[in-house]
Amino acid sequence: MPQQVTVTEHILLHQKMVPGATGQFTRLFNEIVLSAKIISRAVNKAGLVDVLGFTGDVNVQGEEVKKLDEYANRILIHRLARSGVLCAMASEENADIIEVPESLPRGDYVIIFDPLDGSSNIDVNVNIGTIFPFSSAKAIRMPRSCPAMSCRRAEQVAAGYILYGSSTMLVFTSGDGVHGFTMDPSVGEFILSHPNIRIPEQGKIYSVNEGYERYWDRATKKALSYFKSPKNALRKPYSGRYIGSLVADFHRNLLYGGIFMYPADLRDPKKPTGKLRLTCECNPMAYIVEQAGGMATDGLNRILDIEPDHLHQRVPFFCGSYNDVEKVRELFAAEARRKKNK
Ligand code: FBP
Repeated sequence: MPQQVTVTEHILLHQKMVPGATGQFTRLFNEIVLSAKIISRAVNKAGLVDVLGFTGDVNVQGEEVKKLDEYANRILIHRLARSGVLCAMASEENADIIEVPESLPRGDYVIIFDPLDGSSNIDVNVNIGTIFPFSSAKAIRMPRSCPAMSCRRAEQVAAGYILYGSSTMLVFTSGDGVHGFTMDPSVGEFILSHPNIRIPEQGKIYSVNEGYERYWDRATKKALSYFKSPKNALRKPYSGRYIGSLVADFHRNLLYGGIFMYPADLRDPKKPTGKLRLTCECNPMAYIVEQAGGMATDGLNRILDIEPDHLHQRVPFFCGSYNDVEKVRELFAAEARRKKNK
């Protein structure tokens, strides 16, 4: 039987390669892994215990809070605060920075997380996930409105997601490639199953909620027709796949090749720049896809070069295989030129 490498072994090996490593990275990662196991257990038996449905509360995004989302948020805040290596944290579910209690030891790291992504799929047993980037506070530039948080490229030390699906997987990068670990429930350990994941340069799948097409801008509509046209680089229409959980759609495209799109749309004047959050959804996925050889853009800018204005900022998001995202960038640039020359 091939040598089974656990995620902790992998992290310790990584730590050996980082000069001056303090062990803080490993301790923080161990708390993420423990949180994933606890949340995975609740997700797996969601239909049997009282974690389905709504809590009755509304979160900072104006969305009704799902019980399992609230549970995952509580587990992560509790475990991460006890890592002893954080100076602050933030969650998609909380309006402001979550301070580490004075009574607990602190460290140099900051982390942002989306406790349970794909909330519309929680109650119907469809894949959901947890997303996290973290960074060393030492290198953090202060965004105007939120003094302690910015997880841009320059600062992300690591980014990853946990996918709660037919199996529970942990996929992450710490700047040396993207690696996937599958939870072996019989030993309760994440085992290395997908080392050095590379996303195919040319995709064959597009993932977008076409139900909103009428609200899209011209460049986005052109992008969709390109992926559906037999005259594209693939010489046949891409296959359409959309689960409605960013983590699940992203993971499939990472392995098979394709593009995930959540464009800006005109449905809700309060959300002119799309739905997905820059700091806890787009930035970490952009770091992972770039480390796997892909690309991520808002149409005009590289996601990882966008300076966060505030913690819950939303951006249009196009992410996946290099050739596919490059095509989207070309179409947006052409549209910008057309508008300019009008
Ligand atoms: P949550 O983090 O609140 O679940 O929102 C994000 C999300 O569920 C993504 O996972 C998914 O890609 C998108 O929203 C689905 O949105 P829509 O239902 O508008 O297609």
